[in-house]
Amino acid sequence: PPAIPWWKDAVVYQIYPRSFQDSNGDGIGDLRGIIRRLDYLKRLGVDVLWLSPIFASPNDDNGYDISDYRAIMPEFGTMADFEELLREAHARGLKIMLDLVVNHTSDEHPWFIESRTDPRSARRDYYIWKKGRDGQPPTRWQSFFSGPVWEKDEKSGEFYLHLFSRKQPDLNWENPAVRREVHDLVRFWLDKGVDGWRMDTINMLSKHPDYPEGRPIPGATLTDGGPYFLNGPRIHEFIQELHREVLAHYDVMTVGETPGVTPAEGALYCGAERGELNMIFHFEHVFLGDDTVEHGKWSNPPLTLPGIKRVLARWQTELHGRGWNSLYWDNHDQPRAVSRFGNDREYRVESAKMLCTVLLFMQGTPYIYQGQELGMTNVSFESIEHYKDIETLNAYKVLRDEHGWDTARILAGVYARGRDNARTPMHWSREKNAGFTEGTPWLALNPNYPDINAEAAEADPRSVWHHYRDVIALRKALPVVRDGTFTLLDAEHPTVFSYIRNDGHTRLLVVGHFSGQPETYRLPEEFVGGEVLSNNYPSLEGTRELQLRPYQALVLRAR
Ligand code: ISL
Ligand code: CA
Repeated sequence: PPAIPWWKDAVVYQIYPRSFQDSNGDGIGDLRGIIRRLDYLKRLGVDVLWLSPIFASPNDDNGYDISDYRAIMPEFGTMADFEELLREAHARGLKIMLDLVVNHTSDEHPWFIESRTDPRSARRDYYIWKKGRDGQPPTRWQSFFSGPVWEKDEKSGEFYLHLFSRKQPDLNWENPAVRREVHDLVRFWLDKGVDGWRMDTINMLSKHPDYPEGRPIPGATLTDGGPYFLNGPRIHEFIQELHREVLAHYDVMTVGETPGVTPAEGALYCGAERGELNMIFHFEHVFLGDDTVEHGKWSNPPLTLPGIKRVLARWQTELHGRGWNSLYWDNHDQPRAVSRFGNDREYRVESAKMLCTVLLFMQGTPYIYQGQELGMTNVSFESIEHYKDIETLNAYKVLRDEHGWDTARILAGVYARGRDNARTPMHWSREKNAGFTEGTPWLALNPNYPDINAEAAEADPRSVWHHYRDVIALRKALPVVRDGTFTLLDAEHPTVFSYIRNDGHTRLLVVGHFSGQPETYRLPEEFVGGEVLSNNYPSLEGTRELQLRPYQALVLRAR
């Protein structure tokens, strides 16, 4: 039989370096801080560490705006620190994956400085410059971070494209010189021994050459250019070229961040025979309903469990045998899953464990975001002054000044969906600043750290942390989790998420209860009397008719 690629058995842990561990008291997490915590990660049982960007950056978007792809951000340390981190990780059998941000650079990258200051330079065409129409921008597309995607440069009178902030100009992938630059920098890090890449907004590289006007957005004067920059005409050519020229020559893991893909499109990026990526992140479960309301996520439309199940089940079945799934609830752009999909008050521990079980028994490579293994929760800072995220701060101004939202209404959206929920510093202990820093943290901590922290969690066998560790170990011991088919049960049940995994030898039933009320659940016949492999409560009530407790989660093996 063909060898199974290592990344199909891996569990990935995402580190947001700025918020993970500070080692020198400047209030900012750094590479030496990560080195200090490698043993903790090893104990948890993860295999791969994905580091959000660690490269030189003016930090308009916390490192997602890169000014030098070959230099370490000085706040995070030096190249020697990085090499030591790589060595120390490898010595423990941990792999390191970096974040490739090449849809755009920083406006302080030397390429852009040259492109902007000298319209006749060879670098002009590294970016996307357009003349506009009668002094107006070429389109009314809206940026991800509010406002237009076009910025006028007074010197030449032309506009440059930035899908994100104006300090993140988009690279022109039509230019073969740009693609060669990217190939070279990817090779540079792979030659150092890096084990893989997470590729930021990788499905946005190819723009429609005509730049047509976008779709109207309800309640807005700007338009949605998504149809003309998501999954554009040359996207697969560009990714296949990157694979052929560089990736294919290394034993590495790749995951593309691809907002706005369906499973059918997803299979084109990660299909086993496509020569592109190993897997992708889709966003269908975390953006569910956002396009049905004005101002999208800030209005935080209600979620239903059948909606979430439908999306996840579709990805499970459509990629089975064709591509490979990435499994996640949390990342640095999302609110904390226990707050959004669980209950972060009286059932915080139970629901965080339940979300772990339901996610980690699906087919695919799981991604755990720092603090998720502790059941860290969203934060509600009392005023906007405490927030640092550019997306949040820009949206705040627009909602207030252009749409007349009052502060309370905006803050409600930020509390529910703002990205800083995930970015508050990691909780290591009950000491000052949770052991994150001896200085002043760059972003305030969540005040609940005396109760929720790694030290307490490791010491308590009933903690969320121990559940993650047990479930990680269990999934590795059961090939059916990697290989089996996925069948959703009771698609319309409003509070129970249950599914069967089957590889022809072993059948597993996974049950997650998304509610604080008790619930009767009828076991499928073949699981009556089956072995209980995982349970987030000390016992199970009932044999045929189970009495599920609030947020109970179970894994049973068929007789
Ligand atoms: O976070 C989002 C909405 O809240 C997404 O729209 C997000 O902007 C999109 O998924 C792209 O994210 C990635 O690229 C951005 C960066 O700000 C994000 O942190 C990164 O994950 C620009 O590089
Ligand atoms: Ca530091």
